[in-house]
Amino acid sequence: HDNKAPADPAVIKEKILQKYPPKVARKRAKQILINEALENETPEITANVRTIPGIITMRGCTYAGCKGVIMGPTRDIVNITHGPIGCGFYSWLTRRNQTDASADGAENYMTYCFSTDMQDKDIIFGGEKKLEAAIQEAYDLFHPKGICIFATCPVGLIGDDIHAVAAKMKERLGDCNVFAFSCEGYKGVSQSAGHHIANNQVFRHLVGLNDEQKPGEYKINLLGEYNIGGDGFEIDRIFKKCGITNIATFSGNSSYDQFASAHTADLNAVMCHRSINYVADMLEVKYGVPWVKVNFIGAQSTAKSLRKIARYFDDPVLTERVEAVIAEELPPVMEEAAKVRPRTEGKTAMLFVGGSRAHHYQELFKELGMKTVSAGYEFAHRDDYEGRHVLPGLKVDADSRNIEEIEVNPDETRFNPRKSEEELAALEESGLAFKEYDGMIPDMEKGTMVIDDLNQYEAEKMVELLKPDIFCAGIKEKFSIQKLGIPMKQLHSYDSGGPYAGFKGAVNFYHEIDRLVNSKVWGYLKAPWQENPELSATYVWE
Ligand code: CFM
Ligand code: HCA
Repeated sequence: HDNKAPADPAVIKEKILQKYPPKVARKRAKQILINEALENETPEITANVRTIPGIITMRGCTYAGCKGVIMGPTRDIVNITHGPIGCGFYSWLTRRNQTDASADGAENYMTYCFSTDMQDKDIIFGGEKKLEAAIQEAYDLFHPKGICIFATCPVGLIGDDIHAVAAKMKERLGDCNVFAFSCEGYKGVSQSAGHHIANNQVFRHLVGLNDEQKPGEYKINLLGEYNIGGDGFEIDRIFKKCGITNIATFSGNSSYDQFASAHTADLNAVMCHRSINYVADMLEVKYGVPWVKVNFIGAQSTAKSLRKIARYFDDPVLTERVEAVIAEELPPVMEEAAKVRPRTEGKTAMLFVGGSRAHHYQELFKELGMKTVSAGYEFAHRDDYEGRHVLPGLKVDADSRNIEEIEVNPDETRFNPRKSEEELAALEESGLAFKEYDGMIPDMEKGTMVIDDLNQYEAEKMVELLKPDIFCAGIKEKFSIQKLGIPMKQLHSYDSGGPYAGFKGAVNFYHEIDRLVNSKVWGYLKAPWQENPELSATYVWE
């Protein structure tokens, strides 16, 4: 794609919208943003709204966000899906979330898929008895510390009271914490509602149950990291080397006890804000543990995030250790990037993923000299697109854990990350600079396109019009994009690769992208409909 004409984003937007009936076009127009130069303002995008019926969205459901995403990676809680078998099966390790139970000798139930396997008769006569029996059976077999119940769509429709069943079984079993999540798939417009439900229930029923002080210094929780392809292992390796103690990860490679002890940490480092910001806020307000935003995707971002954590603790011993680790680990990674760069420099990428990766992974592409020409989230909210700086109205004293009310200027918008130098200096002065927070829109170049809740038709149209050198999204997009002759990398499951986080992960990613964007094979590919046009689908709007 060396001779492509510079595409005008306004023309691209118009071409995409042309296909839609006027009402649909009006709605979609608000979710397709051309990143413009507005000195101190971030342009507005509509996000977290219902997908227009008829559109083939990339999104998943609320159950997926709750059971699959937040609670799925915990090894020693038995997660029972109350519903038809498909829901349990398709949320069972497809995300490639890894765990290591060897360290603490804990149980690992992740290799099991627990479901009540509801049948027609359960839908008609109710499934509570079957759920009760499933909980009893799981308890008798495994004696776990906790059992979690997840509702699927039919459960909400027929009205099974999963919370009553959970409470009854918790009482009966005595030494097992049983609690339930009303995370029916249809509950929200996407996975996002499921994150919120999971955050609330895990905080209500589990966080804070173990007050015992864990050994170690510089205690943090890593929030919003799910150990996909072993990312969390690499981040933990770096923490360990720096002398930072990770009390709990929410929820990659996590255990029941990690959740129960999370309130004993001194700081929360939030990686995926979208999925776990609710727990971060609740830990701050209830236990006085403040949070900072971090990103361990990209070697430079990793160094920056480590420095941010060190800056919070403000201890010369930690700062020195962190600097020593960065000095040892960063240069060889940058050398590797420099070797790959001549082959990747100037190439373009498109990233459409969940609620944080479409932003975070731009850092890795930057390190390869590649430009992200278009990106978007499936289900993120405006704060993820625009960036958030300061937790409004609260200042936390790290020693006493007192929460102090501070005055907030109501004119200062909470969602304006395009701060001037003076504003940033003022933030530094106020002691709140550690709350600095990035967003996709301000981090992307002018003239790039930010598209929320991209769909099948728009994905194909964007590839046709922008001809990126690589397209990153999920399994539903993978094969249609490859058939267009464009290399496709899954940024959810990493296909079969990873880790991509931290220093070692960055090197893995550089090599993978080098391999993909420089392979000639994609150019030779012809989709069946290119040879036989009668096979091509047409989109018809009635
Ligand atoms: Fe957070 Fe995630 Fe993501 Fe997410 Fe997801 Fe995921 Fe994702 Mo798939 S928690 S928002 S709900 S970083 S499962 S590990 S890859 S869509 S960008
Ligand atoms: C989910 C999980 C998912 C799906 C990824 C994909 C994941 O949202 O239910 O569509 O490829 O990361 O596994 O986001």
